[in-house]
Amino acid sequence: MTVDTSRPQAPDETTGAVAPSRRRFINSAALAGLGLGVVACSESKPAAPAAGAAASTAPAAAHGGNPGHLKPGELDSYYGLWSGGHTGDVRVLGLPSGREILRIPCFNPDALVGWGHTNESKKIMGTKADGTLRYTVADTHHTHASYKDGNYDGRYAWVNDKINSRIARIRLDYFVCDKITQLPNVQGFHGIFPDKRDPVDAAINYTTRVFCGAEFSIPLPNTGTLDDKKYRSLFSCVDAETMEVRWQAMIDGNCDLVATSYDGKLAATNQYNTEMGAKYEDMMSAERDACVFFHIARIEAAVKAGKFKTFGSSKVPVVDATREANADPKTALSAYVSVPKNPHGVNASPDQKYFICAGKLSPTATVIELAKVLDWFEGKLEKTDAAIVAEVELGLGPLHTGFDGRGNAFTTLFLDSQVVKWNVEKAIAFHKGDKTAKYVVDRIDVQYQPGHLNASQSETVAADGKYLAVGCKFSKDRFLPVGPLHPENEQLIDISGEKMVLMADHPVRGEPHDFIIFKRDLLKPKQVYALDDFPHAVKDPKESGVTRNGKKVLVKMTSQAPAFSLREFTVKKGDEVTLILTNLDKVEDLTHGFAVPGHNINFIVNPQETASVTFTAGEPGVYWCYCTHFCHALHLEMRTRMVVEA
Ligand code: K7E
Ligand code: CUA
Ligand code: CA
Repeated sequence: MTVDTSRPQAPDETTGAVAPSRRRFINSAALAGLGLGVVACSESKPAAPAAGAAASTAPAAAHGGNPGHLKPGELDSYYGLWSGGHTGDVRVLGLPSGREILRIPCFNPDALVGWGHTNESKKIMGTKADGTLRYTVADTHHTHASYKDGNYDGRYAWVNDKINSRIARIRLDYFVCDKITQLPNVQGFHGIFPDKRDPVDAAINYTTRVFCGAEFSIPLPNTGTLDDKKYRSLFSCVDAETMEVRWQAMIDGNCDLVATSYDGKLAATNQYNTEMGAKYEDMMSAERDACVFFHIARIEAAVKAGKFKTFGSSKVPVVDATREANADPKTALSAYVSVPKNPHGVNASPDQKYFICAGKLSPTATVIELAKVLDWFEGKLEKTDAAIVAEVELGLGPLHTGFDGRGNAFTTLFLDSQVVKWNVEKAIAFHKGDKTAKYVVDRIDVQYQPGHLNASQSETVAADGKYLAVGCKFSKDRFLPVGPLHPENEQLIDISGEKMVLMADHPVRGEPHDFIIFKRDLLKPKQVYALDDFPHAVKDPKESGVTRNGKKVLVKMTSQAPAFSLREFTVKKGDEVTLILTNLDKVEDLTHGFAVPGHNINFIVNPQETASVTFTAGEPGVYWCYCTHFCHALHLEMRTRMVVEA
């Protein structure tokens, strides 16, 4: 039940000593469950440590040189894409300032832009037969962007909804969600990662697939009985362009986080429930779980050859990637590499060589060499576990790993409330037997209980080792008290030097989980739409007007500050009104809104954008529809009257 305490403890370069005794205490006592670990950890902390950088001495934040503090008018040098958690959106932060610049609604309605209210957004989100939204809750965890030649190419980002097993795509030219796909036969869709190039066609040096892990196993088919049927997880491949599910792979155990190799050949997911237990005690009964690797080219060849089945009403081909069916390396679709008890994150190092699995219930990181995994698939390596080139102790509760591009990895220690900086090649040397190899470079306290972290450009070939953001799950005393619900604390750390330096705290609404940070010049967002992007655009104010077809009424209108093209329009009580509004203003930043009192309507149209809403005209009367987005000195005067006749 406990972590492997027999493992030799590495001398810690920061203290020169073997890890302190508190670690041993938590080691033996707390790991019956992570929850207990949190309690033990928080109780052992003093209430208000002022500066977190216990292990770091250079107080960059104390003098004027804090690069996180931008002058007014200064732009950030990095974009951060943050998953929004329960709000079902993606948040765009500027870094190093930590300023939130935009929220991109995906899975949940959003009152600012009218997401979930306009017909266009409802179509993307999905509706029931009566036209209402299928879902209005979500739980986003992971956001990742498309690649070209190993770096972000600025086309797309993706985010998952764990509750309803949906994946949303964001166009990074307009920063809007344009497609959502629900994965069939999947519950607890958790990890996602785009591929980085094609496994077969060398000309395709960019993302064409997104891999999705199902954390919860379910009976397949899921018939609604608690019989002794084995629960199963599916690893899904979604087409990056069409957003259709290309195939799924049925595995032993479950999926958690996902990583992909730079050559496109391998994708992998960590598994904490190789036991296939239904209760947490069962899920932590084995000493080792696994990281399962998928041979993408072989899986797609199997699908082409018709070697698949389907489940329920889904037509998506499902290949058999279970252990038993894949014992022969030469034909195997999957390879199971063992990893200590209940691992969590798996991250690809920017040197393209390794996947690093964070131990969670084990105080270790496991380094798996990808070339060796490929060797196993070629029959050149006897055991999958021979691909493990290091398994070293880092501290308590390792969850996720980032990189600086200079050979160092940074891993969050949830229970220790620390980030540990460690050198991957030295860890490999230590594992090989060189006990003088000091792989731990630095440790820094964070506030508190960190989950994800990510460094600038971390999981790309262009990892630049400047900033590290750490998503702390508990903020406790770091912000003004606001009642029982605390914000999360996203901390920014300067990792440009040998020692990590804490730069800033940023409160964020719960609960972001994961994020990526990339150089701002990788994106060239457009700030004005093209009229032709919208098939229903009202291109000329002269096209404005009301047309009736029985009880269905179409209202076409344009906006040009400070007026709507119709000063009034008339409908009848009970009409099904569809209102199309095109913003003909071309000026950057000139957005208009449109609200209809008493009818639950409010949405915006950005420059040259068209949006439409459909609603039922209510009680007879005059309704002042007005512009909700400040656009002009006469913004308050920008109105139109809807007259509802009896
Ligand atoms: Cu570690 Cu959902 Cu990525 Cu949260 S998961 S932390
Ligand atoms: Cu248009 Cu305010
Ligand atoms: Ca387990």
